[in-house]
Amino acid sequence: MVRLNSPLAETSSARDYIDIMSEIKKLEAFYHEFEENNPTIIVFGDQSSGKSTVLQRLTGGLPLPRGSTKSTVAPFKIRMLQSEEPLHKISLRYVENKNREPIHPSEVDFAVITDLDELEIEEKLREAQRYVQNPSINFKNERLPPDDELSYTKNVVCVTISGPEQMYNLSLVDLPGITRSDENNEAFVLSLVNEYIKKESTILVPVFQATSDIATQCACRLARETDPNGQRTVGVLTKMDRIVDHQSDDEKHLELATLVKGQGLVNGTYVIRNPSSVLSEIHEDPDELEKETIRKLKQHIIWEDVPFDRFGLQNLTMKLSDLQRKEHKRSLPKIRSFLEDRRSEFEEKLNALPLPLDTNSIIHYLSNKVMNTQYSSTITCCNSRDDSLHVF
Ligand SMILES: Nc1nc2c(ncn2[C@@H]2O[C@H](COP(=O)(O)OP(=O)(O)O)[C@@H](O)[C@H]2O)c(=O)[nH]1
Ligand SMILES: [Mg+2]
Repeated sequence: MVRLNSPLAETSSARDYIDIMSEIKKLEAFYHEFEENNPTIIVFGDQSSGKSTVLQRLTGGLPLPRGSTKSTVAPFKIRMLQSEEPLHKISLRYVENKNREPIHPSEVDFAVITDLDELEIEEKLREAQRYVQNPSINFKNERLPPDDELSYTKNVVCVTISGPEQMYNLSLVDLPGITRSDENNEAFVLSLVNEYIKKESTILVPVFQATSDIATQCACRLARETDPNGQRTVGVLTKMDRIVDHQSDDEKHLELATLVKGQGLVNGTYVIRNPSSVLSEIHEDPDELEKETIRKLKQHIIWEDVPFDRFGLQNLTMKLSDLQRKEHKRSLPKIRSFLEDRRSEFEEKLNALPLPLDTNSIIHYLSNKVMNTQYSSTITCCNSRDDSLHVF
């Protein structure tokens, strides 16, 4: 490859310019870092506990891969951003190769989904997931193999939803579920979850399903180990519709009600009832289904004293938004000290730069010039008159 380097970039005056430009670039990098540290909501828990369905509702309907078997095998990062022009797109972020060796991260645009319908978007998201499972296949000109290179992957399917209707920047991550069917996969998913939740600016959302024993679901343990005082954790309890009719199982109800009230997690756990895969529920309004389950649950004596704001997606949304605000506030002192450091550095650099031309002094200079010219021409003129006087 021919290396092209302009000699113009190697002069000493170019050096000064390059230095200034690199300072300006650092500010952009800072903005990027600030964006990256935006509190991200991370959803994790057992396989099929309802994580993707909860996220689908939290995004206002993004049809993430969901189902009764393993549907999410890669992280899905959803960024919702305000912008003038609406643009919904999927990009693929590669961080590992087919041998699971880390590679220099790269992100490529995969598809614009602005004008697609729900089914088409779901299809595209599933396809995107398969491409990140097959990192050696170029989606532009190669077909997917029948057997995937990676059964689970750290490569990310990124979904950007931007447009004027987005009220504020939001970042959410859906992670593969923890499964105990295969030791290698279990260890891989556990380390993937840990990698995401250990970042201090994240908000942890462990999802528990009411249909299996809470003690055996490792979401709670993971959250406790990473965020021991629970300040940035809020739990979600799904599938209560499957339990609500078993009114006589007091032990189970007591265990779940205690979890919801806040045992172990200071921010408590929220009861979320999502549509199941049963055909009759697919076209139902999820909020109506949820209301019905909550109404039935509140009739059970054990649930009577559970605060009303621990039920439903709307209350969960308010809690998450409250945690995001707190997290933002917590990061402000860090941003302040960063900016103060940058300010003193910039002041030093500014002092070394030449002052800008003062327009007042230019006007002063020009008017002097004009005055002098007029004065001298007047003198010349006068002198010539004098001469003429002398003549006449
Ligand atoms: N009955 C019922 N089914 C649910 C609930 N939440 C999720 N599901 C179903 O459980 C299955 C697995 O959900 P999914 O979101 O893919 O789980 P994930 O593996 O944790 O992402 C899907 O068929 C969902 O429709 C719920 O609250 N009640
Ligand atoms: Mg899922």
